[in-house]
Amino acid sequence: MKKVGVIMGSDSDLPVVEKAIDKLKEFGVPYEVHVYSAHRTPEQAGEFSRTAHEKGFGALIAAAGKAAHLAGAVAANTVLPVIGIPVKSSTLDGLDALLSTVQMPTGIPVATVAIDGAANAALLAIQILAVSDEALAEKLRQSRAAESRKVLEKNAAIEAKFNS
Ligand code: RP5
Repeated sequence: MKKVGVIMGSDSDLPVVEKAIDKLKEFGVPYEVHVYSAHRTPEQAGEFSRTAHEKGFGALIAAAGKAAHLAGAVAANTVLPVIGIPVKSSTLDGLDALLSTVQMPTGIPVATVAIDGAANAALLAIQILAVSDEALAEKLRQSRAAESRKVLEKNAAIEAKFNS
């Protein structure tokens, strides 16, 4: 199976990024985790991105806060699909990172999830791998069915409490 590369701009992003790692673990998808900054370690971020395809990655997740250029910088150096997680920092509530990540110019797309939306980033990466992996696609279907059952159970409890 292809690997998912998870990159964060700083180790201070880890509390958010851990939700993506947990989801990859849950689905048994192989992954690597790195701290590479578009601004503080541009050489290492570029080198990782340029070599990721040949190293067996199938999708990359890049999380960063503030002037969040990491996902775009990674995407500039690879044709692998890149998923950006805008991380909420101490100021502007993550809107700065959201706009920096999502507003990519034509030609270099970044699939941007919600602010701090790490679990969805992992699920999207898994869906990308599942295009050519039927067992993984089936795991996704089972997971969604389980989520549906949970909501229906909650609905039943609410209905029993409020509806006569
Ligand atoms: C970004 O700046 C990082 O992704 C992080 O979200 C933010 C703050 O980094 P630290 O100053 O905590 O290392 O590049």
